[in-house]
Amino acid sequence: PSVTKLHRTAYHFQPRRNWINDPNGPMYYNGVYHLFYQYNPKGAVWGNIIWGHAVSKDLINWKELEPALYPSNPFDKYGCWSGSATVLPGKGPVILYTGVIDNRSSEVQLYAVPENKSDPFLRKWVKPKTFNPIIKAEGAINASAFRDPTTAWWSRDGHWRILIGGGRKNRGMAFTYRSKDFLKWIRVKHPIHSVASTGTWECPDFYPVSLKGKNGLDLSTVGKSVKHVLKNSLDKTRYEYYTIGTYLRNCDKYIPDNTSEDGWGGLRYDYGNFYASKSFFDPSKNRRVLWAWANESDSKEDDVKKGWAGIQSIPRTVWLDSHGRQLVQWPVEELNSLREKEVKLSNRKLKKGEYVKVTGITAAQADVEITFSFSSLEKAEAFDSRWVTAENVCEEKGSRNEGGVGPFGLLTLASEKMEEFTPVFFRVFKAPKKHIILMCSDARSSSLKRELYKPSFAGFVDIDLSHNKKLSLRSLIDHSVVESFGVGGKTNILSRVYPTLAIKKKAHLFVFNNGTEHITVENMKAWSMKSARRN
Ligand code: DQQ
Repeated sequence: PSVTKLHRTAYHFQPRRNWINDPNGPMYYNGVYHLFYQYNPKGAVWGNIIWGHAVSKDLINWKELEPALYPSNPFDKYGCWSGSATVLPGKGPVILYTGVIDNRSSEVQLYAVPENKSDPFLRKWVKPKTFNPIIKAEGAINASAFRDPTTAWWSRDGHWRILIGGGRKNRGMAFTYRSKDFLKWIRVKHPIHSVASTGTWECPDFYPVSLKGKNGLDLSTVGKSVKHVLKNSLDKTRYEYYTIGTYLRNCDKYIPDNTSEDGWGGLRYDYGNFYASKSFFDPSKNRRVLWAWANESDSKEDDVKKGWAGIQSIPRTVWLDSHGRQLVQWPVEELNSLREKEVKLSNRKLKKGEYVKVTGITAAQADVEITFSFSSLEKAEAFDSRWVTAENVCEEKGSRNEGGVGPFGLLTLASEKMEEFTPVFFRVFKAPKKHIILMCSDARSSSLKRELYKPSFAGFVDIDLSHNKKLSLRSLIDHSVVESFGVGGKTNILSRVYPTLAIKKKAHLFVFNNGTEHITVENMKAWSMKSARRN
C-alpha cells in the first residue's frame, strides 16, 4: 500500500485528506448528527483553519460536506477557530465560534446560523452582520488567550450562559458570559473558575452529570441529583483535565469537589493522545457523547507525505461513576454495528511468559473485549514511592519485565516475529495501605521506525480488587490507533502508532502474561471490524 493509505483509519473519523484538529459544534438536530472540525483545506499541517463538516445518522458512518465556516469577514480573516453549537428551542441551531482578526492571534467570538433550516444537512451557514462579533476582548482580558465558546445553557434568571477559555499570565481560567437574546452578551466580572500556573485554558467544557445512572443530561438541567463537570485543555502540555464539583448558579461560581486534584495531576478523560475534546447531549438516546482530536505521533514531513493528519476519537458515552469521584466512558453502542467475524476464548489459564495468539480476525482492524481474573494479590510487587506519574512506572516496568501480578493484557499490532507490538496491559502493585493498579499502552515497541513519538502512556485505575479480582479491557485497533478502555471505561488510553511490519494482514493479536501469578482469561470476544462508510 502507498504511504498515503498505510496508516489511514477504517472506522475512526478522518476526512479524505489534509489536516484536522479539534471537534467543533457536535450536535443532534432533526435526526442528524453533525460533526464540525478544525480543518486546513490546503494541506496536512496546521494552518488556514476553517470548519469542516460531516453528517451521520449513527455517529459511525459519515458523509463529508462542504466546509461550514471559512474566513469571510474582517473578524475571522485569520481563521475560524473552535466553538460549539446550541439548539435554541423553537429557533434551531446557532454556532458560536472564535474568529482570529490579525496575525497576532487576537480573538473575538462570532455567531453563525443555518442559511436554510429546512436543509436536512444544514450545509450553508451565514454570519449575520448585526451584532457580529458578539463578544470582543475588553478590559483586562488577554485577546490572544480568549477562545473556544461552549454550548449555552439556560438559567431560570432568563439568561443564556456560555464559557470562554482564557488565561492571565500563567493562571488558566474560564469566563462566563450571559445573554437574554443570544446577541448581546455581558461578561460576569469574575471567572467561573481559575487555577494558578495551568497556563491558557482551551476548549472548556461544562455540563451536568446525573448522580443516578448513566443517562446524560441537557445542559440546562438543575436539581439535587446533579453534579457538574468542568474540563479544560491545557495548552502548556497538550493534556486535558477535569474535575467534578458543584455549580453555584446564584454567584456564577464552580467549586470542584476535593476528591481529586484540581490541576496538574488531576483526572483525565484519557491518558493518551486525546485533546480539545467536546461533549454534547444527544436527546434521541438520552446520553452525553464525547469527542476528541487525536493528533499524529509521526513527523510533519511524514504528514506531508501522507497528505493527511489528525483523526477523531471514537465518540464515547460519558457518565458519572456510581461513587461520584470520576467519570466513566464507553464507545457509543452504534460502533458494534461494524462488528463482523467473532472469535472467542474462555477460561484459558496464562502461566508466566505465555502468549496466546488470537487467530481468525483482522487484527489490524478489530474490537477486543477481555476479562482477566486471578486468585491472589500476594505476589503484587511493591510500589516505589519515588514514582510520581503512571507514565514513570510504565516506562520503568514495561510489558516485558517479569512482575508479580501482571504485566498481563493484549499485544496489539504485533509483527510475526515480535519486532513490533503495542502492548496494552495491567500491573498490580502493593502500597502501604492499598493496591495500586496501573494500566499502560506502551508505544516504545510499536514501530521499527525511529522518527516517531513513542510514549509509554499510562494511568492508574481507581478500583478495589480485594473482593473481586478481575480486570477488564477493551481495545479498538484501527491501523494507526489503539484506543483502550480499562475496567469498563474508568481509565482510558488512546495511542497513535505506525508499525512498518505489523500492517494489514501482517498484524497479529496476542493475549499475554509476564507475571508469576497465574492469570485466567475468563472471557474474550474479538471481532473483525468493517470499515465505516465515508460518503
Ligand atoms: N485549536 C483551535 C483553538 C483551540 C485549539 C485552533 C485547541 O481554537 O484553542 O485550531 O487545540
